[in-house]
Amino acid sequence: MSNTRTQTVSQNQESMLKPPKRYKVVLLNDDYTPMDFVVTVLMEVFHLPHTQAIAIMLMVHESGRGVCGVFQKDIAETKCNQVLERAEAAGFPLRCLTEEE
Ligand code: TYC
Repeated sequence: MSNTRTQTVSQNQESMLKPPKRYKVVLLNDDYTPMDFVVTVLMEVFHLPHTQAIAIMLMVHESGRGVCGVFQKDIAETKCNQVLERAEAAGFPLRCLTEEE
C-alpha cells in the first residue's frame, strides 16, 4: 500500500510518461444557423481553409455532427466557448461540445 507521498510521486511520473489526453471539438447541426455563418466560424476559430470549412459544415448538416479539430483539453474548451459566444452574439442556436478522444 502506498502512502500519499509515493502515490503523488507515482501519479506525477505517470503523467510525465503518458501523452496528455486529447479532446475533439464537435459541432452539432440545427435547422436555423446559416451555412455561411458556420463556415466563417470554422475558418476563424479553427483556422481552417475555406474548402475544409465547407466540407465540415456539410458533414454536420448531413450527418448531424462533425469534428472541427482535436486539441489538448484547455484549448478544445476555449475554442468550443468561442464558437458558442459567436453563435449567441449573432442570435443563432449553434451547438458545440468537447469529447475525450
Ligand atoms: N443545417 C443548417 C442549415 O440548413 C446549417 C448548419 C450546418 C447548422 C452545421 C449548424 O453545425 C451546423 N442552415
